[in-house]
Amino acid sequence: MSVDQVKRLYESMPAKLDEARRRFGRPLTLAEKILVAHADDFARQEWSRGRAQLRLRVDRVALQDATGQMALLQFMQAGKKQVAVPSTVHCDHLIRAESGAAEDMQRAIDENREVYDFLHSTSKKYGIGFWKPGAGIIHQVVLENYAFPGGLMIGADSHTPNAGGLGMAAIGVGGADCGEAMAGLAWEVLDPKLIGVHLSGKLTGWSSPKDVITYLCGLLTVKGGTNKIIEYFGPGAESISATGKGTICNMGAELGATTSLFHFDDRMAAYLRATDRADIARLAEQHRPHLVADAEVVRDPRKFYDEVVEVNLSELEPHIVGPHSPDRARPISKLAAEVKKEGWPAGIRQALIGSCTNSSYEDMRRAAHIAMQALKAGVKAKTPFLVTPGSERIYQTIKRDGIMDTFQKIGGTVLANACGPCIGQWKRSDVGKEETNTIVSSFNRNFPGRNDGSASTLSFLTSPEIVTALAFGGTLEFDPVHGTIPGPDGKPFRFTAPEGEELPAQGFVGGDAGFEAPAADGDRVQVAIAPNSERLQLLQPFPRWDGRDFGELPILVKTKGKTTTDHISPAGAWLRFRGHLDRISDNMFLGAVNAFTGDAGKGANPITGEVKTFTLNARDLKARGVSWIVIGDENYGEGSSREHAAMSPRYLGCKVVIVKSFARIHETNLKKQGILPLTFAKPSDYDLFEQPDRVSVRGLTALAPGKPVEVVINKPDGKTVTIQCLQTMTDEQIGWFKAGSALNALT
Ligand code: MIC
Ligand code: SF4
Repeated sequence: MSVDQVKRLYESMPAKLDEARRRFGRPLTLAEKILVAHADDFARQEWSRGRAQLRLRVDRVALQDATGQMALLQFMQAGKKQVAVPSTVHCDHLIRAESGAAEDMQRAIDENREVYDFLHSTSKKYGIGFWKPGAGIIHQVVLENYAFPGGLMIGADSHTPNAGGLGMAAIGVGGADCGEAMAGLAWEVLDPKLIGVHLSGKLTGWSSPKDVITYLCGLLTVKGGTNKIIEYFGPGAESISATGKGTICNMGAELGATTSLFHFDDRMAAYLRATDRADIARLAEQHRPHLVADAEVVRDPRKFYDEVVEVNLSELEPHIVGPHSPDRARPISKLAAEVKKEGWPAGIRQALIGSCTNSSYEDMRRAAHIAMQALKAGVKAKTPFLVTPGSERIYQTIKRDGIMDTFQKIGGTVLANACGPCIGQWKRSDVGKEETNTIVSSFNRNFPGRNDGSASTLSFLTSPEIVTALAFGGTLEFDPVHGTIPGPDGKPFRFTAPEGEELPAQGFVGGDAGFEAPAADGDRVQVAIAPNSERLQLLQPFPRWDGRDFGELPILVKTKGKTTTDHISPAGAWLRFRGHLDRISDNMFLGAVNAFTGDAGKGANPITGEVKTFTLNARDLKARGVSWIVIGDENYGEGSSREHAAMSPRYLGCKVVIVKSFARIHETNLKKQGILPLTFAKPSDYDLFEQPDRVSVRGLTALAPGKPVEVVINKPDGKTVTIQCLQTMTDEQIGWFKAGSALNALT
């Protein structure tokens, strides 16, 4: 972000904020200040939390190499010469973790050459900053280089809110949203409700920022933050470093929150200075009142937030969440009993630290402090230990400061600065495919089949320092805070609480390794897509709506329970095809649990009755010219921002998805791709749908904002049941539906 842009934004804030205070008749929270300051046209918009659709101008767009391919393919369809807002591409998701950083990087460069060439050439051509493979994970690189207090950005990745650690409203969205913002359109989002989290006390001892968010995951659940911004404030916030704040905001994605953010404070200024942005720190200090909530809000939060949660950091115990869902939380002291009761394997097979969530200097220092205690006492690690640094800058800094050396001494393997094991790009050979086994990590996600692609792996998430201690205990029954493990002399060994400074005393090692600026004259750059590529495919527009109601659609799949985007469009090996819609559609619903049979990934073909994968059934229906429908459960589409989870169904003939409730990003992705997202007015209507039914949707010509839609379930015996379904489309979104997609509506 250029300093001038930040300055211009800050200088424009007082007048805009005054206007908003006058119009709303009250003081403002920080989230509101940022939204108002970025309004496309404040005066002409409706502002109503939970109801209005806001049109905003973002300061920045960030893309990663997996979702970014589709985002760029869509941007290219808009026919622009240059991006309209500062944007960057980060090559992080496609690097497989197998044998350590150097070999893994080389393999990734060879395997993904075509995709990297495409991302590189589009970046060069359209004015986008390009961060090469190995430079780091998108959110860490954004925090180190681009995030700033009071800014607004979007990113084609659900953990974009990481930048909330520097007081930025950073929101994860689908690639189409990014493509449009880059093409110069205003970006739209539902005016979010606000949760205020008041932090009192002080983080001490074993408790860390990760525990704030894992505790909140347990309290608010994976849908508790949907269409809400979580704003943290209070005296406790000052006891948390900027990167620690980033951890909390990052993992707020696991609550389904639109974003999370902290008020500007001195810890943020210190981080900005340490990462070579003293000029921005100074500006933020000068404009501090605009970068925090108004004083009345902090004094009496219940009047201004829709919900307020109190967390006393001094009483917060270290937490651990899992398996299979980030909201399955408990204090570490309660884990052993639960492990016994549930019969989970207590032995830990792998311990992993790092990722975009937890790879700050402070995290690494504290983890190394635990490792050093064990080294000194001669205690050996019982579990293989893997480290994923978040960026080259972190890697070089911790290498210089001897932290890497400590990790290597305990037998740790350092992986590339990339997503690797976090996104299912982890090739393990220590367990059989179906073997139930336990791993612990400091990552943010733990859906089934996530890390190593196996649903039999039980993944638990906790702070890096607890993960490190658990690597020495080797079992989930060890509570590092209160318990002991046998020392080499047979005497019990007890860890003392981790310590570690938040910023390197000698400063960070230089910051822009792996960055390449765009070409001065983009016109001359050719975008590289090989004809016949199996990795990249130019997009064909989806067909327009034919103006008729949907009659008697078969149910391709009725999902039961958790249906995350990992269930709808798995990652891991499938990442290979993220730029090729036809190829990636072979993974559609592979993880989804069939409500009629309990099987994952397959079901009866609604016409022939043959049991096959959902993709094969969908391809068969498509060949017959038959469209279909999906029925789903709660929080449908939770997790990733990947729009493939909407594009594949659309491509293979899905017209409507009816569920009990949606996760925000996925609901928007469905709208963008021209699928009608409906929710049951009465959630128990979910139970009415049976395999042989045919489903009609009526009144589509009269589709209007807020107007329910009638759905008729046609039973095989000729009986019909009519139910009401709700939809949340604005006039503009109805336009997308009619045009066949948002992109069609644009061009
Ligand atoms: C994730 O953590 O699930 C991912 C992988 O980063 C995704 C993006 C993707 O699927 O490429 C996300 O969070 O949006
Ligand atoms: Fe990468 Fe994992 Fe972070 Fe997603 S959550 S950006 S996969 S490190």
